[in-house]
Amino acid sequence: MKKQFKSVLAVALVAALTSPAMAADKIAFVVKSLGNGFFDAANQGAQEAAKELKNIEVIYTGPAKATAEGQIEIVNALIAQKVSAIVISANDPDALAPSLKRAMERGIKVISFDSGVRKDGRMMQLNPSSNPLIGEKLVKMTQQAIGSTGEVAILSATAQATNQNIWIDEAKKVLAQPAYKGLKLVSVVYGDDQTDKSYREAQGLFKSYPNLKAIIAPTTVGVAAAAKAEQDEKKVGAIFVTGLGLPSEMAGHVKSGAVKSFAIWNPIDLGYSSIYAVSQFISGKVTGKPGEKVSLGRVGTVTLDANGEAAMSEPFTYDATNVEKFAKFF
Ligand code: RAM
Repeated sequence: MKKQFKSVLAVALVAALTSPAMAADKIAFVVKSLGNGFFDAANQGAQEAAKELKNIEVIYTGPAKATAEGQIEIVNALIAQKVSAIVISANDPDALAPSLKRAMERGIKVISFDSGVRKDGRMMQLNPSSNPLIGEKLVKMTQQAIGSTGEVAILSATAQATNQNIWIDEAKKVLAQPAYKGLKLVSVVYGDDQTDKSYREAQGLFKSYPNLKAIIAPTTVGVAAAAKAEQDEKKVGAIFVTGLGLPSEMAGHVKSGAVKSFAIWNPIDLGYSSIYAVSQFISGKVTGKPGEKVSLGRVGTVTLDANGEAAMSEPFTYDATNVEKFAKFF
């Protein structure tokens, strides 16, 4: 009898030791919309961070279209699921705030990355790069492509996108400088980060502005669609497209001459860093106070500013000399 009891105890002990010590923390990685190569690459980095940090499960989710309403529905469902954290690239800085506040009241850690939520709706915003630098880069690439004079249009993502609106404002500030006075911004249109709508908006710009020299698209979806429209409409040489794009989606357009250069940061690193950052909110190491240092694992460390924001590295420029090499990665 005694022996039997002992062996039962031993079996129980082995079972306790071999079962996972803790349930994994569920982190929802909520993107603007699914089917966007930029976010797929970011998710690759997010999954890598989860593996490295251990005991974390990253749930990749987002609406079919880049709308705040779609994201609010998802956030409400995540609150009910009692996830540990939400990492979001927001389709609107304000509309998401009430649901995200509710999530935080229930103990869910919330940070935004890429496209931010206003300050009271998140604990931190991770910017991929400095916003003024991105604005400047967009204008400089345009000038390099077309020279110092000509009509320019912007083809953006959605009209409410936090990140694109900030970058457009920064680009406008640069365009207002004397060095760029010959570049005339004639229109800002929105392709909603949908390929077909962006394509149609680019065609509309060609029609409405026969003297158009350049389209600046600060969205990976928009820039690829505009370059394709430019090629299809036989505008190569007359109009140039530039903006923020993925080398894997842009290599062909650089080759065709539709695009001379474009820029982007590493989306894999951005996704990785976002998960790394939020893991420190989960563990309590970081609370979101200005001046706090947040480790981004292999990417480095950032410091939160007065707005609870931090920025990663400078955007990198791609052209015919290097685009093929990076097309394998993202
Ligand atoms: C699109 C999205 C994303 C943005 C990139 C550059 O994929 O709008 O938010 O950061 O472009």
